[in-house]
Amino acid sequence: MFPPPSDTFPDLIRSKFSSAVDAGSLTFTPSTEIDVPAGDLTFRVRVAPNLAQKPVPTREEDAAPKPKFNPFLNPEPDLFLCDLGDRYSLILNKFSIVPYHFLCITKEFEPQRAPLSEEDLSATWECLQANVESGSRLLAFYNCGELSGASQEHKHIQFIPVPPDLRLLPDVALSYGIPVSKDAIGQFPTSHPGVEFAHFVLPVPKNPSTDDLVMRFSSLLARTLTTLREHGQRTISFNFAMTKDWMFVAPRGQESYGGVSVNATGMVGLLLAKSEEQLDFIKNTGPLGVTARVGLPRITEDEQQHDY
Ligand code: B4P
Repeated sequence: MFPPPSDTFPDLIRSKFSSAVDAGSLTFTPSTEIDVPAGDLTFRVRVAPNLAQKPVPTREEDAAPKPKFNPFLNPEPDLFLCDLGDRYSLILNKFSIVPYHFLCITKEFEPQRAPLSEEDLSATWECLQANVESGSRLLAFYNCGELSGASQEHKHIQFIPVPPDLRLLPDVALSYGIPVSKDAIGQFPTSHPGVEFAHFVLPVPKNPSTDDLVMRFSSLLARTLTTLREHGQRTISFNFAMTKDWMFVAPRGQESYGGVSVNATGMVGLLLAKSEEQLDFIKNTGPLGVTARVGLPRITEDEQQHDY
């Protein structure tokens, strides 16, 4: 395991956040929140119309021949927080809509389309220990592949504080219990029975070893790859999310639906609307209608998990 971000990390992130905003290096976009119920789930939708002003990165296939700028190769000093071991740096998100949103980036270029490695998982776990904002818990997320909602191709795992009372989809899925007929408790994923899109959740034990993290991620990834293959997906795209309590993975079939772009936060219950029209679309379609269209339908093997 890596050394956890030090005790001074919460102070560091707060002071860096304020100074980066003051210096104009960090764009903080105010947003409003609205809760939209969906069965026994509640999706918290952030409405941030001013995000439309954010510069949109060009993709490889765009006509302009100039190489795409990689903001993570030499991160801006105003956004830099600290190093994590030899391999990672922690930096502030330049375009945040929640304060103290930070990223764990690899120092050298590694592709975002690659799954998380043993070291990535270990670094993620250490970052999750940081008490960034008292009274909140950290959510880690990783958007992997071109249909996952990722906009940057350099490997980065993101962290946002979320209110502790907000029950995200994996919290509710786990409240249905783990399949008791399966003896490999801890490695056999469960999912929310009322959610149409394929997703896999495993609890994380207290003080997990790196092997505990790797085994769980491997189990979730194996099911994700099976689902992608069963649906004939040609590219591997999935969302990963994690707290100190659970890991979640959902395979992706589409980047957006009805103009609403969805990343890992959306798949666990935190959707983002960049206009009032998008908010109306989410309300009218229902959050589970939107996520079902950007995810993939569950396959039989997945359904069998609830045979208990
Ligand atoms: P990606 O994995 O590539 O994509 P993303 O989180 O969906 O962000 P995207 O850039 O597509 O933003 P969007 O308008 O949808 O992550 C890239 C990350 O790097 C982003 O966090 C990006 O802001 C950041 N970044 C880009 N250039 C940078 C630079 N020069 N230095 C440092 N960081 C840089 O969404 C806008 C923002 O809201 C994103 O940060 C997104 O993660 C966040 N967000 C989306 N849904 C949210 C929700 N429900 N609650 C809270 N935040 C949410």
